[in-house]
Amino acid sequence: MTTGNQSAIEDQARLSEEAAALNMVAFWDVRGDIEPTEPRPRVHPHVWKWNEVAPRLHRSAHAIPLESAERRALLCSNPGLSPKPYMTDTILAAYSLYNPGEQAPVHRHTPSASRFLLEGAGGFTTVDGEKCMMRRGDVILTPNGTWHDHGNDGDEPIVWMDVLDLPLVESLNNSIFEFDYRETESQSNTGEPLQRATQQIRYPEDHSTQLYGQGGMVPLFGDKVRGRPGASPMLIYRGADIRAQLARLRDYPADPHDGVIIELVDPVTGGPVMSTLSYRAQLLRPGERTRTHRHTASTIYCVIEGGGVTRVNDTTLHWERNDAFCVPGWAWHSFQNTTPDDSVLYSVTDAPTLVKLGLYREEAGASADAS
Ligand code: 1HN
Repeated sequence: MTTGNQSAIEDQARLSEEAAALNMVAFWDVRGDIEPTEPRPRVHPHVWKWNEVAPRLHRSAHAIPLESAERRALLCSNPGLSPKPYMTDTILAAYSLYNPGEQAPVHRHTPSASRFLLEGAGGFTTVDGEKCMMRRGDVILTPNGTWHDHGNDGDEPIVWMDVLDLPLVESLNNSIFEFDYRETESQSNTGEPLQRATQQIRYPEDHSTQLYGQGGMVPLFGDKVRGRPGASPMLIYRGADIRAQLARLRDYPADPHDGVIIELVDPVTGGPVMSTLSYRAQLLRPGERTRTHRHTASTIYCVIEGGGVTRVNDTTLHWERNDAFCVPGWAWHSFQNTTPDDSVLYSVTDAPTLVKLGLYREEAGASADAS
């Protein structure tokens, strides 16, 4: 004879099976999985070393014809997300190389993209008909929906870091890439738009920095939207201007967790340059050590100058010039410049997305020590 209890236990198992057959799941079977008491990042804190990346990137410059690849990039794949080629759950970061004379054909996409110029002179991205020549430390934006093609007019290879919100857009199943670019050309007999591999230049050089490059002053004419609404109409932030602003602020006590940190903002709204991502630059003064904190946003970093360590929970990431690293969301982290010179980091965080969704939280640590 079965007791009432026994039959209840048997029925539990049967219910789970029957639920599965109905494409359902019993809440009591998965509760632990869907009710975490805090974020459970899959992303590992990790550093990608330039001295390991650079030789492979230069080999790819010979081995990989641009004609077939369209973009010559080595994508950073977080060990916690492998085999996905994503640095964090929301951000893709890659190192790209273009040889002198090469042209990467025009395309556009719903993920927002950007470049940090790391090596070489003469590289450019044409964004929405504006040719943006790049120098080391420059940040070039290709927001959601802007057509962009790349090239190298110089006589040495150029290397940059690409940063895209592609994993975020992909997780929402909203990734759309378009390759069929057409323009009406002056030589056209019919006036029909013709397919082209690169854009014709429609704006004067430095157009968007001419309009918007002077902080605190915004023209009351000109395009305030390039591509889809929600992104900065200033397409290039000059490394020299970023560095000069960091230098101006260097004697302030600054931020206890991040040192002398600035955000690149949309000059029209004062908000982040992309609706999804915030771009930042931070100066860590010689020997500076910051306090630990954590926030639900995840962040990727590119080392522009100097060297140091970032302590992330129990892991210590050692970084130097041109390295890239990431700090997962909700991980305690602090920085230390271990050199006698300035260190400069560029970073990109998904904080604007989390703020818009009402999810962003942060917490300061108790002491100056990270661990
Ligand atoms: C992309 O569109 C570019 O436009 C670079 O240059 C790297 C990596 C993955 C997916 C799209 C570019 C990319 C990318």
